[in-house]
Amino acid sequence: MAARSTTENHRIPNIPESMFYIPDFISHEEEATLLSALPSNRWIQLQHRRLQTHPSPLSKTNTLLEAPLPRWLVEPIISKFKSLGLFSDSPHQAPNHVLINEYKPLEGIMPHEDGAAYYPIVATVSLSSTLCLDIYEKAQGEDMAQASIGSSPKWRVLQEPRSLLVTTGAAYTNTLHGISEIETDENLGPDTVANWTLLGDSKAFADNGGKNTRSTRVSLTYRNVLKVSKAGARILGRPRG
Ligand SMILES: O=C(O)CCC(=O)C(=O)O
Repeated sequence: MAARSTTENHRIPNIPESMFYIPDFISHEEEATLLSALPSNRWIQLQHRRLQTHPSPLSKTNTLLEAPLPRWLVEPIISKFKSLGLFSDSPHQAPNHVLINEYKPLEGIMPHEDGAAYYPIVATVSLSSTLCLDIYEKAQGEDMAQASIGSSPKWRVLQEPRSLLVTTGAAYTNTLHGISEIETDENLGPDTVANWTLLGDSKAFADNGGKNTRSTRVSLTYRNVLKVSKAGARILGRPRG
């Protein structure tokens, strides 16, 4: 990863390498612009969250039909990634796929891994609300579901609005991540939150008795899909803004 010194200052300690947390990665204005750009007709309602996929969902063989991301997902975020050197060593030197998840309080996502369809780096921008991402250790050869069912997360990463979380290396391949379906994240402090010292405003949570009351959160997860089919360029050639 280029611009190493910038990201090194944001490396999350005491967690498998490598996760980086950057608070205030985007401004309040950029956050508002992104939220207002979300197309209302692209949501797919799942059991415990809503989802949009840009430019399109992957095929059954994990292939992406080549198409540009919409402009509002490129600027300013991908330019900021470039200045940090993020995705520079991925096959397409930039993310080509974005999943947008929306979680209301009491919604979440089961522990899972992102898998081999993607180059092993994911960059998540959080909007609107704070919540904890739970990280589980994946034992060698262990079945994914067994690793997490009934077990407590080994680490918690608190994601504030406008922050960036980057997961790569062993953290990408050897851990699972999930979001519990709760209304309030509790017991937040320096010993229980892996990125406590990197937070933009840890005092706000300390002053609130170690609690975070969730409101609706939107996350943008940028990835690089490895298999890309050129056939898509003819069908989906124009950027959708
Ligand atoms: O919303 C998040 O921060 C996590 C999203 C996620 O795990 C995924 O898209 O696979």
